[in-house]
Amino acid sequence: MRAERGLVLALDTTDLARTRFVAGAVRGEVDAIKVGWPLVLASGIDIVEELARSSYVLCDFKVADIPNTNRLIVEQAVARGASGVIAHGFPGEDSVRACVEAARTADVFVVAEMSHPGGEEFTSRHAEEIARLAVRAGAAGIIAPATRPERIAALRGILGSRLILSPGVGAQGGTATDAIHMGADAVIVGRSIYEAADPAKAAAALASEVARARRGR
Ligand code: NUP
Repeated sequence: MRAERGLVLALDTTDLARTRFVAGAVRGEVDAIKVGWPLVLASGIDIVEELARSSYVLCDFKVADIPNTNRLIVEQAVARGASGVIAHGFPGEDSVRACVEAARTADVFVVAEMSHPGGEEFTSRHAEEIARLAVRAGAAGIIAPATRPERIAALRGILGSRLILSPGVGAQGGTATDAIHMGADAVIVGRSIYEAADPAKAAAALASEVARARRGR
């Protein structure tokens, strides 16, 4: 994934017409469209193929199984058009390696630390270890929380030039400016864009904020 704009749309919409409208409206403002279980369960896996015709699709399936099952899941996601897949790191290095191998030229991002309050119960304590695991396994990058931007800074040193994608902007209370200042390559934003009266305008405003934050870094 190339984090040119520094913005990934989390398209957690369950209405197909709204999904198509939002995807079309914001396409030019985002580097990728993240597709997760809400959308796939509502619209079917064909939505990945449809969006992949014109966008980088990042499948947020939080793959977290034994290596063989991880491999099967990632192969299917990539076959449907995913350019990237999000996996969990806690199942261990062999499970993450299986994702990376199955993805071939597609990217694997590993959840290092989750953005919600419960993310502090377990993931915060192990985020550095998981980030190191992600690097060893050849992942493209990690997911780290915009809600705790100081944690992005702590993980940045481990990642080197690999990518940090940060969810938690807007609805969860974090800001794009803080996340980018602390070392995120891109922010992942869902509700603040897809629930906005004008999603294209909301995405453009976030992309401008990222650009400003990069200049001030
Ligand atoms: O730690 C994480 N936090 C998080 O919010 C890991 C994630 N993958 N996400 C996802 O990012 C979450 O599932 C949702 O799709 C998106 C954030 O959406 P929103 O809070 O901006 O609506």
